[in-house]
Amino acid sequence: TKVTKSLKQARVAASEEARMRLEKLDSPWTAERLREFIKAYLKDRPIYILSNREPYVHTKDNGKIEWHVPAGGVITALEPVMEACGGTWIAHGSGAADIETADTEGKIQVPPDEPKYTLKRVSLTDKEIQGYYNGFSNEALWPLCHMVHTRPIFRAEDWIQYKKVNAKFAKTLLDEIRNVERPIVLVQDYHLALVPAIIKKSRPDALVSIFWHIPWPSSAQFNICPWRKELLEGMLGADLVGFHTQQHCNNFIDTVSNEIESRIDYEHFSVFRGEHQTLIKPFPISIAFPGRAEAHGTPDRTILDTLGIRSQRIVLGVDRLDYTKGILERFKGIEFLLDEHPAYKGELTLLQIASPTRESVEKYREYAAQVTAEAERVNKKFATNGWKPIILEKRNYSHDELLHLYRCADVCLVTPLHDGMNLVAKEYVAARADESGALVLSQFAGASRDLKGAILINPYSAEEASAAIHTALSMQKTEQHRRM
Ligand code: ADQ
Repeated sequence: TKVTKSLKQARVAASEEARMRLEKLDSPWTAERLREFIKAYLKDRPIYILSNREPYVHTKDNGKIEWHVPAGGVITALEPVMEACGGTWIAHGSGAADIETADTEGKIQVPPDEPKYTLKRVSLTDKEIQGYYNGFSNEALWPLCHMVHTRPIFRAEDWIQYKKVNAKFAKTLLDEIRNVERPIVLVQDYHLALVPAIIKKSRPDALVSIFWHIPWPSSAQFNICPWRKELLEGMLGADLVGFHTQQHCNNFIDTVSNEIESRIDYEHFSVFRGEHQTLIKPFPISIAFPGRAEAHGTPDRTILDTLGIRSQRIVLGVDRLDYTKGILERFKGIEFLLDEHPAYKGELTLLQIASPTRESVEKYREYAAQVTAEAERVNKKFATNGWKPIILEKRNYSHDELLHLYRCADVCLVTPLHDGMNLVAKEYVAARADESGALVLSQFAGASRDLKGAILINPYSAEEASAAIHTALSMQKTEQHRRM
C-alpha cells in the first residue's frame, strides 16, 4: 500500500513538473508545445472541429483533380492547430471533386501532401446551401452582427434550412463519436449556432464549445432577429462560448439577460440554465507565426514585377471581397492622399488583393462590381505615363505569395468597417522580421485591441486614411522598428 501510494505521489509530482514547464510564460507557443499541452491537460481526449468551410477543397480542371486552401480567417486560425493536435474536422464538402476524392464515409486524410488529421465532408443539397448558407448565414446573421449599415434579410424558409443543416452537422458528429468517450467538440462560427445544444443533449459527457468568429452586436441590435431565442438557446448548450474581445462577451451576456430565462454569474462570466453552466470568455484568435528564419533575406519582388508595378512605395490591401472590409473607403483614402500630396503621383501604388467570396449572394456580386468601378474611377482621375494608383487583383493568393507581398509593402492597409479580429493585420506584422513597414489599422477591428503599434484610424474618414498613409510613408525607420 505504501509503495502504491508513493508511486502515485511521484506520478502527480512528475505531471505537475511537466505542467509547470508547459506553463512557462516566456516559452512561445509552438506546434510541439501545443501537442504537449493537449497531452498534459486534455489527456489526449479526441478533438472534433465542426465548421461550414472546409480546410482543403478538391476541384476539377479539365478532368484534372486539384486542391487548394480557401481564403478565410477561420481556416487560417484553426488549420495549424489541427495539424499540431490531430483529430477530425467536419465541414461542408463544397468542391466539385470533394466526393470522389473522399472515401465512402466522406473522409479524407489531410493536408493532402502530408496527412496529419481527418477531414470528413458533409454533403448539402442546393436548396440547403441556398437557405442555410447564402440566406440565413450570409444575408441575415452576417449583416446582423457587423455594424456596417447593411440590412439583414430574415426569411422563414432560410431559417428552416438553417435548422435542418445544423441538425445534419450535429448528427454527423454524433455518429462519429458514438464509441468515443468524453470527446472535445469545437464548433465554429455563426453558421452552426444550434449545434452545441443538440450535441450536449445526446452526449452530456462531451466537452462542447462554440467560437463566434465575428462580432457580437449590442443587445438592441441582435433583438431584431425573429429567431434570437432559438439561436441563444443553441449556443448556451455549449460549456464554453468564445469571442475575440471582452466587448463581444459583454454584448452577448447583455443579450442573454434580456432574452433568456437564466442566472448570470458576473463574477465568473457565465450563464446558468438549470444545472448547466456556460462560460463566456474572450480568446483573441491569431495565426501560426511564420518563424523568424523563414522571414529573413531580401523580399522577393517577382509578383510586383509580374503585375508591372514599378512604383517606389507599395501600399498593400489583402481581403476577402466583402463589404465589411472597407475596400471602397480605402480607395477614397488613396484619392484624398493623391489630391493632398501630388508628389506621390507616379511614386505610389496601392496593390489590393481581393479574394472573390460568397458570389452566389447578390450583395456580394454588387459589391465586387462597385469595387472594380471605383478602382477604375480613381485610376482614370490620376493615371499618367503607364502608371496608375490602384492595381486590383481579384483572385486567391497562396500564403507563401502573400508572405512575399507583406515583406515588400511599405504600408499595409487593414481598414474594415467592423471585424471580429482580422488576421491580415497579424500576418503583416508577423511577416516583418526586419521590423520595418507600418500597419494602418481600423479602430473597429478586434485586432486594434492587440496591436498597439499600429496607426489606428476611423475607416469611414478618407481624410484620416490619407493622413495615416502619409504618416506611415514618412515614418523614420527607428519609429517603424519601435512600433513593429
Ligand atoms: P475573415 O473575414 O475571413 O475571418 P480575416 O481574419 O482577415 O477575415 O482573415 C482572412 C484570411 O484570408 C487571412 O488569412 C488572409 O491572408 C486570407 N486572405 C484574404 N484574402 C486573400 C486572398 N486574396 N488570397 C489568399 N488569402 C487571402 C473571420 C472574421 C474575422 C476573424 C477571422 C478569424 O470575419 O474577423 O479574424 O474569422 O477568427
